[in-house]
Amino acid sequence: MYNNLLVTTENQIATITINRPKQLNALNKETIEELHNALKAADEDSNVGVVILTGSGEKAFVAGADIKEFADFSIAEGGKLASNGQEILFTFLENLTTPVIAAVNGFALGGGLELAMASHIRIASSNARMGLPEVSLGVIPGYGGTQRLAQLVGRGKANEMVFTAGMIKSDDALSWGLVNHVVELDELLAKANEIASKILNNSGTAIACAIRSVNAGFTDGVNGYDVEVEEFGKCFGTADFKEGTTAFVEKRKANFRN
Ligand code: CO8
Repeated sequence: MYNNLLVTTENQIATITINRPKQLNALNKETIEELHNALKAADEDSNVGVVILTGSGEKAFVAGADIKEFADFSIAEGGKLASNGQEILFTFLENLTTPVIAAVNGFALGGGLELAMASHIRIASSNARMGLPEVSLGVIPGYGGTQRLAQLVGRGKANEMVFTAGMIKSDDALSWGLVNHVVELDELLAKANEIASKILNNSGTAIACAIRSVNAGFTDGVNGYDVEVEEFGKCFGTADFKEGTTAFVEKRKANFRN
């Protein structure tokens, strides 16, 4: 079905693996489009409650946008590449109301780190290396990296990473708050699945409301507190709210996802 992705769904968890290992899973145009389609399909599938995004092989999550594809682009083509990619993949992913966990299994560079940062949660294997090397190519991060890295680690550390084009190790990414957990590579998917399972115990509709509220606080011209009030109110009209509160009163575990 896809040329550059592997998709499996088990126990309401869709695992999307970017599968161009010989090119270190670099994001060419086709892969970006396929990721859009796979994420959209997972989001629309009522049998999917969490998405795990990872890279194939033991070396790379995603080594960036495909440099060979944009090397001779003009100013207009470069701008269009960035705006189209942001719209169909990076902003799209961030606003998906199905939670996405990036399982960073190796190099996450440039567009690869930007993809992990657009995901809702990041975990990394101990061999992973993260960086935004764009200025070493004469370009800047164009898939939201200048914004999301500063949000996640603060402006000072983000500036250092962007200006030096250097890579940081997983343990530094952990202490900087760029990733939530670091585990050995052979435990990475198990850890991602463990977090996914905990998420799946909870109300999917409430989690969607939470994602919209959190994202609102990072959207220009939108008051996150107002959106939170609105989304909070909406929860009261859902079957999940009825089930969650009834289960509490009946002293049983809520069953949100059958
Ligand atoms: N694009 C295309 N091909 C790549 C990329 C990439 N980003 N990264 C690696 N590859 C290819 C290599 O060309 C090589 O292919 P081949 O065997 O055909 O020559 C293969 O993958 C294996 O790579 P290496 O031989 O280089 O492997 P090493 O172990 O020696 O090095 C590195 C691994 C350090 C990860 C190295 O491959 C590297 O530095 N890669 C480039 C990293 C990079 O600069 N990424 C940022 C790209 S720019 C970007 O992402 C911009 C995002 C915003 C764009 C907005 C629109 C323009």
